[in-house]
Amino acid sequence: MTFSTAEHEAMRRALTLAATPAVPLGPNPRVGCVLLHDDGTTIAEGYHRGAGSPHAEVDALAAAGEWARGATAVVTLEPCNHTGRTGPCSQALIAAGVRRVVYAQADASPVARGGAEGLTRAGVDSEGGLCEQEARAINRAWTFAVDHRRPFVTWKFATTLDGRSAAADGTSRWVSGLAARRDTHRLRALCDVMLVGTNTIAVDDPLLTVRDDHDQPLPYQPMRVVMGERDLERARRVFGDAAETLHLRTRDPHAVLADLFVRGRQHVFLEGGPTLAGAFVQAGLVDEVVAYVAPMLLGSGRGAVGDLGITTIAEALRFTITDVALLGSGDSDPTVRLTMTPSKES
Ligand code: AOF
Ligand code: ZN
Repeated sequence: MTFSTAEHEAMRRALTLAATPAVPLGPNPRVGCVLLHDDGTTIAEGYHRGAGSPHAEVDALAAAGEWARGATAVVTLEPCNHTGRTGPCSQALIAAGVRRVVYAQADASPVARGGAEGLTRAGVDSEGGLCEQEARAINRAWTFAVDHRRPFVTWKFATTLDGRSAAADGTSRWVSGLAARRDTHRLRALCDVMLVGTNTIAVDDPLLTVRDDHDQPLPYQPMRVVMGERDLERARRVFGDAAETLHLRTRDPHAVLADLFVRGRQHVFLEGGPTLAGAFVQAGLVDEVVAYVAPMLLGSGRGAVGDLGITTIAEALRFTITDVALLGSGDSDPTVRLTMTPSKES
């Protein structure tokens, strides 16, 4: 791979542009594009703002007008080759007279892939792989969903030092402190689905919205999804109009993820109780764990996860810690947040 210094710099800028929108972009990836003159100076920039709006390449081409002729397009994702909500970017680049295309991440999506091949056939030089890891990280959930044909699952729970999520009498409010609860809302806002089981709705009646530090709902709300076969009263708060809600009448995690994938959802925030969490863990469908650990002991009460059928230590499911943070150290109820991914061997 041979990339010039100007192309490297332009890719860094394109990655920054891609990351600009503050909220998830629906089913679409974050993409940035920079158009360069031969001498390495920038002609125009563009980025994608969400499903139905122009792709990054077309956004940059529109800003460049006639200046795009002979340019090098530096894009964080391989240009698409399909007519979806908008037209194929590979064709738009060819039509604009772009001479070379440098991209970071190849597009593995079955409908959109093949753009680089189309460019080559039309005599446009194209090369991929520049800053590929960074580009994949920006669209972590989108990339995962395209590669695995299902959404990425983050399982979040709050627990005491002895792994209890509720006391013996069932009370569970609040195991973790205020800072941890605010942190949970921040993480919810990064997902496009919040998932719980029917039992959580029946017992806790949560609102399941994303709220700011003053408890006001944010403009962007992930979809609220309840899974399970039992009927629920329509008066439950989750069925109010604060956000979209879907009740999937199944207990099968695979079926739920398949359904959500078809609906264009890429990142599930699993907030269920021990039964639901156990079902996802046992199905191997937890991709990330966020555990809020509060410095308190209960000694009894239900655990964060139900029975996993493990009877001996050698069978323990193991996780790799990717981040540790102390939240709310200044207030009265500090909490440790552990972020983990399943260890390969487990
Ligand atoms: C984007 N933005 O800047 C690029 C994308 O159905 P559509 O027309 O919205 O196309 C979505 C697909 O197009 C997307 O999943 C990805 O494979 C490809 N490229 N998409 O939303 C962009 N370049
Ligand atoms: Zn496109």
